[in-house]
Amino acid sequence: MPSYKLTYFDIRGRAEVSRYILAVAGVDYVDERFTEEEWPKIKPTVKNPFKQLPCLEIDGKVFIESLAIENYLAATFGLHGNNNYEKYQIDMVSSAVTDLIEKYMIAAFETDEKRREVSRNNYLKFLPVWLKATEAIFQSNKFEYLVCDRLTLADLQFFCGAEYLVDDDEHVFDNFPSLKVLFDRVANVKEIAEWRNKRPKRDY
Ligand SMILES: N[C@@H](CCC(=O)N[C@@H](CS)C(=O)NCC(=O)O)C(=O)O
Repeated sequence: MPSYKLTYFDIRGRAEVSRYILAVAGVDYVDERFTEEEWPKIKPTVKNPFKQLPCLEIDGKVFIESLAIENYLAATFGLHGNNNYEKYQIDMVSSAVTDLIEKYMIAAFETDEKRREVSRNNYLKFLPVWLKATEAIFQSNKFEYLVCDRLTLADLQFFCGAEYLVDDDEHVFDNFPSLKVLFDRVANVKEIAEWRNKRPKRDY
């Protein structure tokens, strides 16, 4: 088994989907985490040429860009779909989750009260559209999981994003019960449940 080291900040953020994939695949890896205070010193030394995180090393080979890393890991550990169409759907779900969570984070980290309100409204306007669209994808596929008959990267993307939504509003799925079923189904995957239990508890 190659050696894996995933380097990121001490949060879920852009590394958590990769951590979920590694958990589901049963891969032992170094979960290297830096604090914000340590970052200015570390930044010039990181192996990512863009000087950002996350950064994954596999036997010393450097992988960067969170979505590309997730795709690489999903392909390596059989979490892509069964065909090109399912792979397209996984990519589509990943992009849509990224869009939503970016809006959520912009609002969450805005320090100016007025701008925060504008950003928060922008997020709240998109949220029901996103929920409806995601539910429609799930229902039209008629599988137990989002895009096919087994857990894929799409479910992990959905779940990882949805964790923020549920933290923010425990009633977020009240009008979207099938998404609640999907959320709970992913939460109950043994390796996911184990990782959530043992991982450092972080807000983001
Ligand atoms: N497109 C990149 C964005 C990476 C990124 O923005 N990383 C942030 C943390 S989430 C970072 O390294 N910030 C510190 C810095 O840029 O100095 C990815 O998805 O990996």
